[in-house]
Amino acid sequence: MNEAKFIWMNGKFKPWHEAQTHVLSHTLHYGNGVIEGTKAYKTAKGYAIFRLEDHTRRLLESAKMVLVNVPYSVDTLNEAQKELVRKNEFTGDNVYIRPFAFLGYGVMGVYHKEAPVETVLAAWEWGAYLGEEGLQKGIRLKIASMNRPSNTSNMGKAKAVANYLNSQMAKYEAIECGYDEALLLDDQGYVTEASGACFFMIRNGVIVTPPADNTLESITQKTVIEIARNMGYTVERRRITRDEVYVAEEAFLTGTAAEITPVREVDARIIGGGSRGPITQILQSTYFDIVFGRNAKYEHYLTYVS
Ligand code: PPE
Repeated sequence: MNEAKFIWMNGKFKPWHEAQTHVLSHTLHYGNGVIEGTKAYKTAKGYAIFRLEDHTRRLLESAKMVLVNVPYSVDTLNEAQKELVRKNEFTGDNVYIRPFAFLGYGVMGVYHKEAPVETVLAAWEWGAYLGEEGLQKGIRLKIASMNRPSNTSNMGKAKAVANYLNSQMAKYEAIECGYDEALLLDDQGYVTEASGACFFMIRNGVIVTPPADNTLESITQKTVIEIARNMGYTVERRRITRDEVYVAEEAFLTGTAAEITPVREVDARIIGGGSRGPITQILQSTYFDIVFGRNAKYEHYLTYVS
């Protein structure tokens, strides 16, 4: 991985290699922790963090859902993230920020109330999530053999690390089978999300994306819906079945890391022309203009670090 200089841990900046935890940390054994994924882009006015407030709020909401008591306010964490980007003196086009909270050392056994909560903000330069070529030409998606867990036994709206076991199994399977990413269905067969991104498709000129019934309330998905509607496209949030995906005119994934990544194939069905579709391309370039500070209309989503 691309190392950086400093990591913020429990209120203090530590050199990258000194931000450590004990092997008997609770989360390593029982998997309860929460993460965020936030991104800063190098604009003409220096780095700007995209939708910082929304990401930090979601971190604290995820933590509340899974009973992890983070002792910092949104404002404190926002300021610390700005300082983190400044202090690391990054030079790249964009910087990925990973705020997280986990249960540290001192208690064993499932009951976690007394386990200490460790709060961390890390940042590093991370290249295109699904490859540069994926952004240009599109990726190949496989529908996973496992479902996304239902609301009766899981909290999909929490960006909980435990939810990524399901994601990991699906992603590994997809790559073993020669695909780039996995798409997960729910227990009724409706599309939920990819292992680390949201799904959109275009059918009959309409942009369609599923509701967050049992999935993360994605910030990029909301952004893309807003952009598309402002551009005059019809956007529907409704359930999608597998067969519809196979005959979509275009498809793409969205996420903080995935940005807008076109999908060119799903389970051996070529989507549209087998490359980045025209609507996908327009949305993608608009999204990049926004995050890089080249679109005044969406300036309110940017937090400049200096
Ligand atoms: N669903 C899942 C399961 C998910 O992990 C992400 C983001 C999204 C949807 C999109 O959410 P948002 O970023 O708010 O639009 N995945 C993060 C982590 C990816 C990783 O591999 O790590 C991310 O994009 O930062």
